[in-house]
Amino acid sequence: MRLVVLTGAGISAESGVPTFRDAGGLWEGHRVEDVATPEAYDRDPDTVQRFYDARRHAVALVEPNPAHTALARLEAALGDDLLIVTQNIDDLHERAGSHRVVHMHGELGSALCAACGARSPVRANLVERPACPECGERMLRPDVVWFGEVPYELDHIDEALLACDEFAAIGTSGAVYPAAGFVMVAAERGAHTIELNLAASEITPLFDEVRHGPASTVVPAWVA
Ligand code: BJW
Repeated sequence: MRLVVLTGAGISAESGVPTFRDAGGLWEGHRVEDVATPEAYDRDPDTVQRFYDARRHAVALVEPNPAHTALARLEAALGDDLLIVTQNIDDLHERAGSHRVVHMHGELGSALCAACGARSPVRANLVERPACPECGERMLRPDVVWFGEVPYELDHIDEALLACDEFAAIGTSGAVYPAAGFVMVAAERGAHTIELNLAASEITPLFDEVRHGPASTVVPAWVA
């Protein structure tokens, strides 16, 4: 059985990483659509750099929760037949032991050079304007995908969706495309689709099966 698992902010919520759109979410007081854009970065790069530097430090202090570790166990059982596609920029799947993880919205641990396009590990706070190890320019930005930018590895994801027998979405609101449309791609292919979420999402009616509850409970129960 080939399985694609899409994860969103809800899977990391119980580790202590705030979500985007729930009460008390990440950009409280700001609409995420107004902050996570290339325009916001052009307008006020230091604020955006400080914001991602702070999130990188915060994520380093939290741990994977039972939902992440259940998916790592599933990979140990299914091997190459499981692909995790995460919208999250934290590294909690990897720290739980998953290896087959696609970060479609980028990673906190990586910097993107606006001058040459090279991606490199973050070794210092980006607000301090470190130089790109490839070209030497001081134009490193967070290696994350903002609104209006094209997510990473869409061909790889499409290929997996078109070949999967089951598609699961865990802890995502279904508010952001193209990820919100993956369920339709998998369903058209004939895959069984299941949503695991604390509450109904914008795309709940599109799934064959729905399980509501905290990820740390419903994901291990589903994997068992
Ligand atoms: C729990 C829980 C617990 C809580 N247990 N569950 C009109 C129509 C359609 C599309 C568009 C449109 N206008 C513009 C667009 C495109 C746009 C878009 O989708 N806009 C929408 C606002 C409509 N998309 C883009 O621009 C994307 N690029 C693009 O489309 O390129 C063009 C292209 C595509 C394909 C091919 C060729 C070209 C880029 C989107 C980039 C999104 N970036 C962000 C920031 C990343 C960096 C960062 O992290 O800072 O990604 S925004 C933010 O939203 C972040 C997330 O990954 C993403 C999704 O959020 P997520 O993960 O779903 O979190 P929440 O907070 O929304 O939901 C949490 C869920 O967890 C809830 O459901 C809770 O119930 C649940 N939960 N606790 C289980 N304990």
